[in-house]
Amino acid sequence: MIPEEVLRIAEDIRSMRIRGAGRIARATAEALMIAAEGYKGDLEGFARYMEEVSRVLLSTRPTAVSLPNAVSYIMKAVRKGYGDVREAVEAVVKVATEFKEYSEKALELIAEIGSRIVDDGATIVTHCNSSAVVSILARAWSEGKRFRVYATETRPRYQGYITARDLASRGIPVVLITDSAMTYAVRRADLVLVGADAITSNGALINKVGTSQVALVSRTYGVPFYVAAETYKFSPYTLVGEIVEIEERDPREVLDPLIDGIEVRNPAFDATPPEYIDAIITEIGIISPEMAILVITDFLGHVAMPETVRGYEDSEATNAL
Ligand code: RI2
Repeated sequence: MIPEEVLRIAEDIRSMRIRGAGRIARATAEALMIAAEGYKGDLEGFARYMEEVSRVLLSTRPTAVSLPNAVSYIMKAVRKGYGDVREAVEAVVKVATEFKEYSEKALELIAEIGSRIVDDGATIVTHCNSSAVVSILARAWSEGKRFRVYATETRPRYQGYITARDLASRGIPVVLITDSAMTYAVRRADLVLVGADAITSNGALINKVGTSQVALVSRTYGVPFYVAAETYKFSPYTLVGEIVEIEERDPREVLDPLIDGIEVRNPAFDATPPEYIDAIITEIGIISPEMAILVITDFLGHVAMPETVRGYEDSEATNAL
């Protein structure tokens, strides 16, 4: 029996009460920990039970790779041999805690590293709501830099309002614009800064739908386009040719009630090719998109490597977490 609280976390991720790739990953780690602690059976059934919990969590949202990476990291501990259930549960609690702590630390490091590219007097455009981006802006502001931010509304879920409110609450000047006013904002900007749901092995960015348009406009007007992403948002699955699934959400998020005879599509994410990305700010430094493959093979290594990428399991890869 999967504990109620775990099912509630899964439902909160699905319905986007818990959202943002980083938060989703931490909530997943928390859910696996709660599940382990609530396990009532014997050692034999433990791995099977944890696999079942993983499946429930993995089924919530398909795009942000932070979710399967968190599951992968924790499930590696589950699959090791243990003497009794208590030992196995303790191991899960340990790795889940490690993951959450790493994730929070990564955000702090990204804020510190990323704040260096925010110039005093700059105008910055962001899209959607990324805690990695907000942490960079908050840090730069607290260091005394003065700048203003254009935040897109980000239809249909309006996460741009979260960004705008958060920045305003810190005293950071913020201008809210419709998504269609992207060109208006980018033309006036010195920097575009967005988050990431996944980064593929060739350095493409999967992020909130509309990101690729911001990137195209940035390229047209010569405005640097930066991405802020923790290393666990890099997708090891893409290394073996898997395509990142773009979540298609309920059309009623776009049009409610639906109108007879009108088909509504609601893709939640899109892909920005690496050529449009100047650099990716990670907790291990600012890298070019071409380095994504190294982050996956050498840095994430066996930490978040899925079963399908077995060959790397025994490599001497740096144990990042
Ligand atoms: P952080 C969000 O997805 C946005 O696309 C955002 O750019 C990305 O996650 C990363 O967010 P959604 O959950 O981890 O709103 O930087 O669909 O907070």
